[in-house]
Amino acid sequence: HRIADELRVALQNEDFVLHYQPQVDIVSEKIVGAEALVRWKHPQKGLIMPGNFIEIAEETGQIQQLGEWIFKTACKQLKIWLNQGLDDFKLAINLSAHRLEHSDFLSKVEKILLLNNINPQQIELELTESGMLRDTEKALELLNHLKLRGFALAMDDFGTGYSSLSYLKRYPFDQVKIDKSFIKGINQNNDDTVLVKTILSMAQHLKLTVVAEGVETYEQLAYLRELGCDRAQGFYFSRPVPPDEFAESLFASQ
Ligand code: G
Ligand code: G
Ligand code: NA
Ligand code: MN
Repeated sequence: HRIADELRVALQNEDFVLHYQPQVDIVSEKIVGAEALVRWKHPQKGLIMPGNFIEIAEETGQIQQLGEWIFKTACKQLKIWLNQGLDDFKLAINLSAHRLEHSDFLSKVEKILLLNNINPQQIELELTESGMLRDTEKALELLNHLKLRGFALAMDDFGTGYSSLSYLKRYPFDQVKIDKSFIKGINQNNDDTVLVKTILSMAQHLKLTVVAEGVETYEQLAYLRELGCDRAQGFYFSRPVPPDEFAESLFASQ
């Protein structure tokens, strides 16, 4: 596979970068967190988005090394911002379920936490249901462990999978992220509105916080606030941006 060969070189050279997109408290409109999103800095093709290489990295097993780089880089960055006086901030890191199957996973995570002196309570791990189907018992055990260790767990792209509800019941999530496809038509499309209202009411009963993803307009934000959604993430506030650019808006918002 040509991309897999190029990825191998990229992993050696660390040709990746994390961009950060703010998560905003809907009532105070303050930045309370960010999601780290990986990009590949390709020497010829420029920035390549994760949709074009994460799946391949999962198929080839390269996701183990890439995921470790992502976790390490996110922790280093988080430490810098914490040292600059930030508090009450959570960094969300996407975790491919493939990584849970690797026997070294937990020891690698612990090593990186220790090296950067990071408390897991400042980190939220985002998981999608895709890929979690192979060994659910082992996944459950690991997620329970991560939760006890202090990590917050978020279910990503909520509503797009086949079994979102049974995943919520089975795994110890703290937060759901409503997929952007449902936010798109909110307040215009009756089906989207009903679905979002239902997700919010269910999350309230289960004591989960809710992040709306893909918030692009003031109208969407205002409506989500009216419905009692906790947080919002989307282009209305900011696209995912490089760390320095993110830090400017972050510290301006404190
Ligand atoms: O960043 P974009 O803006 O293009 O992200 C597209 C998809 O890639 C998202 O659905 C996200 O789940 C996935 N993705 C982005 N960054 C990471 C990452 O660091 N690890 C994993 N496993 N997936 C990621
Ligand atoms: O992990 P996940 O698939 O949820 O990653 C978020 C993806 O959504 C990234 O590709 C990011 O660039 C994209 N995104 C973030 N905010 C918005 C938005 O407001 N509108 C749209 N269309 N995409 C967004
Ligand atoms: Na995500
Ligand atoms: Mn998502």
